[in-house]
Amino acid sequence: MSKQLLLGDEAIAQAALDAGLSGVYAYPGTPSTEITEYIQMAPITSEQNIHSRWCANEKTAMEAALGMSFVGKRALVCMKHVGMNVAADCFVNSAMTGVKGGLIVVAADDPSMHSSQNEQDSRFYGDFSLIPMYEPSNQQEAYDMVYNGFEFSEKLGEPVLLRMVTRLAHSRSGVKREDQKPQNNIAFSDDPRQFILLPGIARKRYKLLLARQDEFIKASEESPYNKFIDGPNKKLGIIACGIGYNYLMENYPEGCEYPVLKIGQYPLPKKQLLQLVESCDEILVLEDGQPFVEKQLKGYLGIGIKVKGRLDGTLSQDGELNPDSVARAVGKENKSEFGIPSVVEMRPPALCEGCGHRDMYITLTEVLKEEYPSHKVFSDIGCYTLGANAPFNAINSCVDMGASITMAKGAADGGLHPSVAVIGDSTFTHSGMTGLLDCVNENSNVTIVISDNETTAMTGGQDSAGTGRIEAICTGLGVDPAHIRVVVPLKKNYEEMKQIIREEIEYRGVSVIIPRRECIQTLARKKRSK
Ligand SMILES: Cc1ncc(C[n+]2csc(CCOP(=O)(O)OP(=O)(O)O)c2C)c(N)n1
Repeated sequence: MSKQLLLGDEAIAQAALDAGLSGVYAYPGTPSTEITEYIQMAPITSEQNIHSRWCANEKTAMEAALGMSFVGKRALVCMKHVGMNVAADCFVNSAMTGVKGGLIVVAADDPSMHSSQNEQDSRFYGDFSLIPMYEPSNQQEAYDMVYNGFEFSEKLGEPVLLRMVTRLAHSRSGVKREDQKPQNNIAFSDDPRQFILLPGIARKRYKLLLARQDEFIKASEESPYNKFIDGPNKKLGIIACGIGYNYLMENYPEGCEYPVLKIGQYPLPKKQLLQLVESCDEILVLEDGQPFVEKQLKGYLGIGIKVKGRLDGTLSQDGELNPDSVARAVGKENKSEFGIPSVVEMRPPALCEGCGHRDMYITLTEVLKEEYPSHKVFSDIGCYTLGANAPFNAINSCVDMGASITMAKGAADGGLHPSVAVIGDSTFTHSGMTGLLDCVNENSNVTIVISDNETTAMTGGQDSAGTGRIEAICTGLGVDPAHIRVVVPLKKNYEEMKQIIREEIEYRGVSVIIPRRECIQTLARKKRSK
C-alpha cells in the first residue's frame, strides 16, 4: 500500500476515488475547493467516467448527489460551511429519505474566518438532521473516514457528514492508501416509496430515524475514531474533538497526564463519555469551532460536573484553536518559539492591477458619487467585494451569495433610488437568477451590474456555470433586451460605460449592465499552459 503526501482535502478526494466513487458534486468555496479539483485532475476520473463538473450551487450539488445515491452509486458532495445553508433543504431531507449508494457530504468549516463571512459550525447541521458525523484529527483519518465511510453510509442507509476545518484541509501529511474498489452497479431501494417525502411517508421515516439514534450512538462507541485514553491525573478529563486532539498531543508528546476522550465520530459515544465524566473532577472540552459538545455536556441548566471550554472563557468563544491556546487551557506555559515572519503577516487583499472589476468600479463610483449622492450599492460575494476598500469605497453591503439583487430590490421597494446591485457571473448563476426573476415580476426599479470575468475568480478560477449565456439567461428571465447592456471594462471605454450607467439609472425598471472582460489571472494561466 502506497503512502502519499496529501493535503487534507486531497486525502478526502483520493479516498473517495479509491472507494469506488461515481461522482463528486460541488460548488467551489475555501477551504473545500481542492477536493473537487483533485478529483477532476486524477486520471481515473476520465478513465472511469466519474462525474466531476462543478455545479451551479451547493443545493444543486446535494440534490444531484442524492440522485446518484438513489441509483445505488457512491457520491461525494463538497462545500464550504456557508454552502451548507444553501444545501440545507435537501441535506436535512436526505436524512429523512435515507440513501441507497453511499453518500458523504463534506462541509469544510473556517474557524477564524480566513476567507468567510461567519464561523458557523457544521456539526450542528449533522446534529439536527440526526445523522452520523465524522470529524478527522489528521489527514490519515480524513482518508480512512471517507474510504470506509461509503460502506458505513450504505450499511446505515443514511448520508454521513464529514466536517473539516481549514488547517486540516490545507496542510499536508503522509497518507497510507487502501486498495482500489470498483464502482457500484446500478441498484434501487427495495422500498419504491422511500424517497417520496409525502407527510404520511415522512412521518414514518422520521420515527424510523429517531428509533435508530441508539444504533448510531453504538456505532460511535465502537468507532476506531473515538478513543478513551486513560491518564493518572483525574483532576481533569479532556474531550478533544477533531483537530483539537492533534493540538493537545502537540503539547504532550510523551502522552497526556489527564484522561482524554478523543472524538472523531458523532453522535457522542455515551459509554466513553460516562467513563470520563465519572472518573474526573472537571472536564475540559477542546473543539475547533463553536461549543457544540460543551453545550451538550452542560445541558440546559449547566448544573453538575464542571465543564470548561469556550462557554466559561477557558478558551476564546471565537477563532480557531491552536497548540498555544490549548496549552493555556490545560495550564501549561505557552512555549511557542516561532514568531510569524512579516512576509506572511496579514495584509489587506486588493483587486489585481488590470482587473475588469476595477474599471467597473471606477466608472460606477464616478457617476454615482457625483451625480446621484442618494445612491446605495448592494454588493455580493466575489473578488468585486474588494470594492469595499479604498480607493473605491464603493459598496454598502455584502451578506450572502445572491443577496445583492434581492437587497437592492427590497431597498428599491422601500423607495431608494438609485438602488444598484453588483454581482459576479458565478454568483449570479449560483443564486442571483431567482432574485432577478422577482425583480422582473414586479418591474422593480433596480440597476444590476453583472461584472462578468467569465470565471469563478475568488476561489481560484473554476468554470462559471453561465459563461457565454448571461444575456440569454437575463432575457429568458424576462429582462427587456433593450436594458441588457454589455460593455468592455477598459479605460478607453470609460465615457461609454458612464453613459450606459446614467441611462440605465434613469430607466425606471429592471436594467442589467454587463461589463465583460476575462479575469487577468485565468487569462495568464491559459497563456502559460499554451
Ligand atoms: C454559499 C457560498 N458558497 C461559496 C462561497 C465561496 N465563494 C465566494 S465568492 C464565490 C464566487 C465568486 O465568483 P464570481 O461571482 O464570478 O466573482 P469573481 O470572484 O469571479 O469576481 C465563491 C465560490 C461562499 N462565500 N458562499
